[in-house]
Amino acid sequence: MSDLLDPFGLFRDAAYGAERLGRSLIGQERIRLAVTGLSRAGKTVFLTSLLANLLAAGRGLNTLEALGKAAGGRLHAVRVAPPGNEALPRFDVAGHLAALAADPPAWPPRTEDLSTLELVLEVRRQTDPVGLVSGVLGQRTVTLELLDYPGEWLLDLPMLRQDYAAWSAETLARLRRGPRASIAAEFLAFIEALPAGMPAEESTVRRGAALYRDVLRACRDRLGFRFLQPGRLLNPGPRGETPLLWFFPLPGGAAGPLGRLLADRHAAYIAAQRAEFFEPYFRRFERQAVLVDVLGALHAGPEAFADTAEALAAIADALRYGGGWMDWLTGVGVQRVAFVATKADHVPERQRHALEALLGSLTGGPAQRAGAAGVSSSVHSMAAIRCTEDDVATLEGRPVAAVRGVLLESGKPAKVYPGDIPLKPPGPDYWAHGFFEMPEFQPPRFDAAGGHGVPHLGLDVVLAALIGDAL
Ligand SMILES: Nc1nc2c(ncn2[C@@H]2O[C@H](COP(=O)(O)OP(=O)(O)O)[C@@H](O)[C@H]2O)c(=O)[nH]1
Ligand SMILES: [Mg+2]
Repeated sequence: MSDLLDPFGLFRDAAYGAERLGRSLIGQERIRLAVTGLSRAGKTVFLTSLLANLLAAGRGLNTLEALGKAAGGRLHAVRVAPPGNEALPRFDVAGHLAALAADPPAWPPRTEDLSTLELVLEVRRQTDPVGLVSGVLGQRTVTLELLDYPGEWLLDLPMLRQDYAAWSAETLARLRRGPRASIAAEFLAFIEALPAGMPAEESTVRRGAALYRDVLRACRDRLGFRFLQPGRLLNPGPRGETPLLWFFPLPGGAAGPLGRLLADRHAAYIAAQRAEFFEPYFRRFERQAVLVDVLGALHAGPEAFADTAEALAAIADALRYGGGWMDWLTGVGVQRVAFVATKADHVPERQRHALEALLGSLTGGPAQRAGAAGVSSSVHSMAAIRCTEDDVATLEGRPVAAVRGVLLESGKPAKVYPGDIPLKPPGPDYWAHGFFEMPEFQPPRFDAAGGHGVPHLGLDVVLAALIGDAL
């Protein structure tokens, strides 16, 4: 139902409420949590820590304090569901925990593709005033379905609302700006030299597509840029390389035979992303954790930071519009989003608040965040696996807050003074003396058998915001 017919989302909410109540009465609820973020944002580490800590919480350990509180102490057992008939790879919990338990401890290996896993949570029923429900069914089983998907694909969300001409114009304007322009010079010269009414020759299309892909790759690898569309061109996923990906922006949009061919492919790509990704995965997961390596972006410098900021604003905007995919009959659609600045153990406590404020200003203020679509969102800073302790270092004779951890490269302990985190996107002053250290730390020792959970900073608060209401 459109917002026009149901301006307050009443029907939608009523239907969703009825469906949830139905499921909750039979004691078989299902919640779906998708974890996304651009590559290296910390998705695998987040899910590994979430699993280790939830399993430990199920054994009665207080490893996720805020979530335990949100659940009212009713969570009493957690187990990994056996494989069903999923068409997606399973998230490799055992493998990732084994990496952390190795000597010396290592980070889980890089992953690119989609993966899923289901956890079964046993929750004691809340005593209801009438005592009826709890009398009949003392226990609820909540299945928590988890999905890890590349955030690069989220960058296609804004494309769903654009036609080929609008996408071309916006993409070309971005390519002509700043340091992208020199990287894109060959591609830009190629498309500008194409005569109007250019026939749709396959060789031209392949050449343009190859040049365009090179531009995106170089922007990512040499400049640390993130706002690169289409997302699947750099991260093709399980289907690999298909002709669907062979399109690129043209100044004239869909004019002429070549323009029409590219516009067709652009439309087919969007239709495919909608059918193969947004509908089955994205839209079906009503809770989304969007992980952002804000510290990494600050470390990468002003242009890369500005680009990350632009990508994030587009994603936040599209997620707010998430209600556009909300089906009023089934209650399916994104409802809760948590934006999370990861790796917060790289900075001492006071800076972690600054980090959260900075992410807040990148994703829009609180008023904007309570989007018209009714998507509720929150902002956090978090370390899924805490590798450091807060400490004090000396800088030019003065004490400054720092962190202490073991460096991954040397295996030696070190004190790191990370520099100041700005509360909002910084101006030229900041970058002028913007020194910002960001070494890779060694994860803490973890005993794979013991199941004491994994040390973290604020993972419990993130989880309470995302799934606390459902426990
Ligand atoms: N210190 C610290 N480093 C982290 C944390 N989370 C991720 N990292 C680092 O970021 C890297 C990439 O994380 P990963 O989860 O593989 O990213 P993904 O590509 O989004 O799945 C890891 O190998 C770690 O070096 C954290 O909580 N603390
Ligand atoms: Mg990963």
